[in-house]
Amino acid sequence: MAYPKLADRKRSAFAEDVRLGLTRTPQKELPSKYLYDDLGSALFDAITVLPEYGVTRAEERVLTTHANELARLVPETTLVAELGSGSGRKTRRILEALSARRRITYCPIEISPAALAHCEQALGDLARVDVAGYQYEYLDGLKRVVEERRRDGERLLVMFLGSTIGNFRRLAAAHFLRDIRHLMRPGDALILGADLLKPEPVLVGAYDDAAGVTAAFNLNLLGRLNRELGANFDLRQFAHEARFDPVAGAIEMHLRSKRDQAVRIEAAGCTINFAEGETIWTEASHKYTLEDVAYMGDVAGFSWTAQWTDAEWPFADTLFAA
Ligand code: AVI
Repeated sequence: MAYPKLADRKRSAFAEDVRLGLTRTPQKELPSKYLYDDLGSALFDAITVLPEYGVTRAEERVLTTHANELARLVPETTLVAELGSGSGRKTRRILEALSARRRITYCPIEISPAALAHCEQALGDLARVDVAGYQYEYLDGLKRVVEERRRDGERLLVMFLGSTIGNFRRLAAAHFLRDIRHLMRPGDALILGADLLKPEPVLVGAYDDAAGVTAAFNLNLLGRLNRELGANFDLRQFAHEARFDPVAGAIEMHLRSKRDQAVRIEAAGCTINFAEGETIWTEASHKYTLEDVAYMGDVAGFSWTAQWTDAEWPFADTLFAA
């Protein structure tokens, strides 16, 4: 039998993750990376401009204000890899500052083809910046960038912005940063965006906005299961929920079943029973103190270089040296 095509293998890995997650007890869960199909990525873009969600605007202010200082602290950088292609706006300021004196190559790494194309288009006009997108998961993409692009002695800046690190559980975040560190060399740098702890009502509002965009983003995950795995979720029978877990220091998104129901997921070969009120946990967004961020970098093998914060919406971008 011929080896299955990549698209088929991806679909079966997706189906297997879904089967494992939805048969987990006592808490059903789905990996948050599956929130980002093309529609999910577009809904996330909409989230970034919601009045309740201050994360993206805070980071834009931080990076816009400090782009030149950042560029002065990484003077030799000519290769930039961004994990997640990000919004063109905040990345643009950094690329402009870095390319003021020399030509640079910018490699956005992104799993969603639409988000990657959007980023390539948004930043493709910068005069001394060559853009080369990588449609991969983060670590696979970074590995490729390093293997294919890095010339001898070239300095690499890795950007991991938007507090996407917060979507990893704390231990997994430390391991992930350590894996990034292993792909880097001394003299390279990492800029890490992290959303800081703030009062619970502010956090809950940011993840349960009045216009219902975050609810649509969360429910779209079930829509994706219907479209791609032949599931028969009735999206109207599930409700979006955001709750803060003070022990984990994380805001969690769940989908709550409005009634007892059974859902068939054809490609996963299973039927899942939901009791009324039962939830599927779909995402955790960890929130940090400044010390947490420094500690995370430290245990991953980085040295803290500089940190900038936003006064309006507590958020930090931290520059680490490899
Ligand atoms: C991508 N990530 C950092 C967002 C966050 O804040 O955790 C995803 C998100 N989920 C709901 N709103 C935004």
